[in-house]
Amino acid sequence: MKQSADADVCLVSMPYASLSRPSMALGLLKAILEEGGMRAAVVHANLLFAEAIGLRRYEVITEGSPIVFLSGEWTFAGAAFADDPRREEKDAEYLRQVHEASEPAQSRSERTQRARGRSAADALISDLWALRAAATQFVDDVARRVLATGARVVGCTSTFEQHVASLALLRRIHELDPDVITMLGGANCETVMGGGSFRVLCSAQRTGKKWMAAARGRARGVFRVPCSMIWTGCRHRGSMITSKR
Ligand code: B12
Repeated sequence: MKQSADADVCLVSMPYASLSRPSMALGLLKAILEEGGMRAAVVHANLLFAEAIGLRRYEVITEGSPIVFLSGEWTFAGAAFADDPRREEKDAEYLRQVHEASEPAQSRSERTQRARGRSAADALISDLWALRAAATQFVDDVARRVLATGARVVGCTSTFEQHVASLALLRRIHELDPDVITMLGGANCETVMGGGSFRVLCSAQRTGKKWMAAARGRARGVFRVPCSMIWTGCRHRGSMITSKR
């Protein structure tokens, strides 16, 4: 699908958002922007990723692996934190733990049961690697697609396992066009996670002179205020925006 280059703001829902529940947040934010006279594009990148890697693999994350594994976050960690010198070591440890936790705790009877358990754990690891391999190229593709909308402000919504994919996208957008203002909002920006995400994004944006926000709270407060400040020419080096619920 071709994007027309006439948006002021582009809003993105990254993997692994539910494929069957469109983002309420982005629908609301788009309407609020349009009410304020700004043009907004929405990119449902979760659907694009499912299309690229296949429904089965997408559902390995959203349905097939225990939420405590946070496997979806791991699959985008290479794209988001490629510069981590301990990446390999951390990956090996993470996969060791996932493998161990995916094997049946006690094979009840025979070897066949155990062999089946092992192959399920192996299959999960192999799917995780395939998703990890697809993630970096995908982030680059989405970043270019988002920039093709012409938007000067890009905001990701992040709830559940959308966080690392969103950080990866915002970092890539910043690398491709440092003048674009990046924002991150949603339930994952509540309390300490908001502060942590803000610091991660700030450390990735070294050139200054742009707005970058981890936003939480009521939509009008968290979104209209920064957008209208941007529109009136006010630039900041980085701000964490909050508004009372
Ligand atoms: C409805 C709901 C569900 C539904 C539907 C979920 C779905 N996939 O859509 C059901 C019942 C299925 C569900 C299940 C679960 N849920 Co639930 N759920 C909610 C609930 C009550 C409302 C979510 C919602 O749609 N809100 C409305 C939208 C508009 O709000 P919003 O996304 O926060 O966006 C606003 C702001 O954050 C901001 N914003 C958002 N994005 C952006 C982006 C930018 C750039 C900016 C500037 C601002 C901004 O503006 C928006 C408008 O104010 C919240 C609690 C809550 N009150 O928020 C929990 C909540 C989202 N759920 C939660 C959890 C933990 C779960 C489960 C994991 C529970 C479980 N153990 O099974 C499952 C996971 C299901 C899944 N993987 O999809 C947590 C998520 C924590 C997190 N950090 O992600 C929440 C926050 C509850 C909590 N406080 O613990 N849930």
